[in-house]
Amino acid sequence: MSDLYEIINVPDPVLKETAQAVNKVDADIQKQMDKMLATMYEAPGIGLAANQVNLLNRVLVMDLSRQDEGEDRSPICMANPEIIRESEELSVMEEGCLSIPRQYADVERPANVRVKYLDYDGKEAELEASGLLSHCVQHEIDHLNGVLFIDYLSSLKRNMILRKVDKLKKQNLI
Ligand code: GNR
Ligand code: NI
Repeated sequence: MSDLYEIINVPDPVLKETAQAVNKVDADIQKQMDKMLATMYEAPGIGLAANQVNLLNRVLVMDLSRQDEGEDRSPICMANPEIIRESEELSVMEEGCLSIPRQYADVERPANVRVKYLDYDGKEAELEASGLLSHCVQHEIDHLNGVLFIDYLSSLKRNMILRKVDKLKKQNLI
């Protein structure tokens, strides 16, 4: 059925690029969203941004439902997402990234954000996010701006992670 995208890993320069706004959510963008969701479910991950599949438009998908616990899928698709409010309160959570396989680190971000975006049907929508969803949507919007979670770490920790990924690649473990 729907074939999948290949997920790009560090240090590919596409992960450092800024994605461009979409004009509207047309059938092609919907197809891209469907295929990104399929790619994310297969990975598996809880979010995926266009840069990670070598596309440079401002599209992201997420699904935080627990399918391993029998929950139904609850996909969220966004085009042109914008953070319109963020809390002063901060939250620290361990993050990972499909483009930085098997590496995890604590990241501090605004605890709560409000995001405005175009949904799958091209309608303006807003999402109020806290907890893991808040970290995830901020992580995905960062991708669209060429920012990775390791960019928030010290250069020592960042380089350690990049070397570990390089080593895994050389051992064909990625
Ligand atoms: O699967 C993912 N898990 C995750 C955990 C904490 C914070 C963010 C994320 S997103 C990540 C998938 C991914 O790389 N999205 O870009
Ligand atoms: Ni990521």
